[in-house]
Amino acid sequence: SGRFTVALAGNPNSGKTSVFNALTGSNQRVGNWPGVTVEKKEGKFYKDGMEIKIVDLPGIYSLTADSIDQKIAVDFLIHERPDLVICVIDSSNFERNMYLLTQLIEMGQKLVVALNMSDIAEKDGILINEKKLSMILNCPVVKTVAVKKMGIEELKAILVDELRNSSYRRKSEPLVTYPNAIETSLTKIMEKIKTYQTKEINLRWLSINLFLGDMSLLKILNLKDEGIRREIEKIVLQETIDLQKSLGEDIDILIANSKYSKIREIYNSVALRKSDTKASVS
Ligand code: GDP
Ligand code: K
Ligand code: MG
Repeated sequence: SGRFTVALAGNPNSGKTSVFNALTGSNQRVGNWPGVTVEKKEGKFYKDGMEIKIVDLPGIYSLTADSIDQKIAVDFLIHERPDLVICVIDSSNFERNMYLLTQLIEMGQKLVVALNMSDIAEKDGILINEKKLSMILNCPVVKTVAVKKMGIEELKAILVDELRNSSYRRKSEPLVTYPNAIETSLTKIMEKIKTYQTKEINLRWLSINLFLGDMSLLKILNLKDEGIRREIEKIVLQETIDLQKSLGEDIDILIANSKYSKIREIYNSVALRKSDTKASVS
């Protein structure tokens, strides 16, 4: 028993609101996110003595804080610390939708993946092996067709199980790794900031985002004085310049490329295209 908060994350048009409606029915209310006119939907459902509150985050493609919607989502995940995040994926647009998921994994969020729009994916001839995907991502994966309420009861049961006692143990090795020079710089920054850690925040994720230019994230740390903040900023900037010089490419592009190549690798190992089988038979 108990009360839990679950955030719904996903790209725009992945079917997030449809999943939200299917989970919460008429048990929902609409307000605004603090300080902005962006709509905030909350709802809940009860199962097995548990009250599970669902918060519909704004639809976003990425967790870097360069739009209001993205900042709302990141702030909520950092400061409200939901017990779990459902990442809604449009299965017919798997690779693009996976980008946000790799960031949520990097952030260390406890996750359940809803492979939504699985009807459209199958019509397009794409079959995703959700068991294999679950093993690779180390979290539960469930196929849904939110508009038809398919997979929703299974999703609820998985949420209850995960909130009670997750059977998935956090992996120590990251899903996505970056070119060696970047990894070395990340380690350096993580060493530098780890003594200032307060919240249960993933230092690797934080360091990656410092390299992506979001210095505002430093306020999550308990930095003793302004001097330390300036020192860390200086190190990050110097490392960034050195990396870009030695690797000959912008660091945000290199980081995105590593994520996309991992996503492609995952997609190729979990997706079966019906045209592939036809081609191999004929
Ligand atoms: P959001 O932008 O992520 O909140 O997405 P919505 O829930 O508003 O859904 C976007 C569109 O896709 C709407 O027209 C939904 O009716 C439709 N939709 C949502 N889920 C599914 C699904 O699983 N299958 C199909 N075929 N359509 C869906
Ligand atoms: K929409
Ligand atoms: Mg929506």
